[in-house]
Amino acid sequence: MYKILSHNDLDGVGCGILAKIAFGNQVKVRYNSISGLNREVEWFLENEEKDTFLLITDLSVNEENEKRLEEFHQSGGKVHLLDHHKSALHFNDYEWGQVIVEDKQGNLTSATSLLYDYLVTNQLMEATDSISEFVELVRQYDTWEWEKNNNFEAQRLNALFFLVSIDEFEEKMIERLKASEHFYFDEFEKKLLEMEENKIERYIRRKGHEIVQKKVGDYFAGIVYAESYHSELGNELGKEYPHLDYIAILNIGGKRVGFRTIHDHVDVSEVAGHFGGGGHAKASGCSLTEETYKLFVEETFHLEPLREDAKRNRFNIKQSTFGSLYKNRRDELFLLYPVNENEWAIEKNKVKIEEIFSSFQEAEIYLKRNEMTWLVKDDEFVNYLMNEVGKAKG
Ligand SMILES: [Mn+2]
Repeated sequence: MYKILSHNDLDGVGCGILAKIAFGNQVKVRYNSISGLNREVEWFLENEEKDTFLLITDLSVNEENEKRLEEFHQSGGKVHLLDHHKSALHFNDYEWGQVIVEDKQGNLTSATSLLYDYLVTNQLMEATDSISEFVELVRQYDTWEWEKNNNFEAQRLNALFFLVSIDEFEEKMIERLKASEHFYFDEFEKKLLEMEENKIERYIRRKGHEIVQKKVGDYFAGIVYAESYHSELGNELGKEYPHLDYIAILNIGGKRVGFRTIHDHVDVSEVAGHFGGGGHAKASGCSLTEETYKLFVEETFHLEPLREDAKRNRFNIKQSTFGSLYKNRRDELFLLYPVNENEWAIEKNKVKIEEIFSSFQEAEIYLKRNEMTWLVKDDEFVNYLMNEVGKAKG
């Protein structure tokens, strides 16, 4: 008998799927949160039959269970821990620990890819194209490589994982990986994913009309309220408003603040750290405390939301030699135009401002940060030009 204790995310469940393909009804699988694992390990050590082989994947145990598992191993128990997190590397000191962050080809690993290697190397399962394709999608998703590679199949696999129950996901994937030559999404799943993607798109568009901006410390933050789709929101709003250093996403009910950035010059783990939170350079979070509430909610409540640049223009386009026309909520008009190759200037209500900018981007950032402007639609631009021509004639 085998027992596998794994994480309850896509990578963890990928391990359960492989184990069930390899061992059939000879394996019991349980998925856990990071904090739930230790209880399950204790239960295993106290209650499970002694010759059951314990596999732990995508998670690692606390110090106490580390000692107990070593005793279990010393007394002849069968246990193997497979993980790919840097924080677990010390388990390599044990005969039963195998933690690999990067494979021999220099690719980041995932628990599913490690277990697949393990099972195939130990001749517990046979490698097939469809399983290899599935494992690679899970790996790319778990390591964020899919973003770099624009591998949307990997993202869709994770979206599907959240749309159905774990049981249903497992059952469908096992059946598919066993029966088909290549991995695929069926027609029903494609429809489901398409509906989900459209829903997220509409949600993000709505949030794009609610976002406000505020200078917080040295950075310009975009602030928006949202309970779900934080990664997608952070990414899309970051691209829509690149003059913002990061996007702060407030979940009032959950009393959390998420930080996302698309920029390399900003480390949002530092931003979150400043408020007692933490995370990664591009995605982090902290609690909604008195301090963060005041800063991000109270002090921004009265602010008007940003407006998006006009998208379908043919004439009023960015970096045009004729100039690009912007407007703010006070109906003031700003023409941003090149003076020569290295200089860009701005006219505010037809009067040139003092500042000179070395690039279009620099000038636009100035406009958006200080005047909260947006690129106006073609018809407004044409009116503006006609006006100028009329005046010149008169
Ligand atoms: Mn993982």
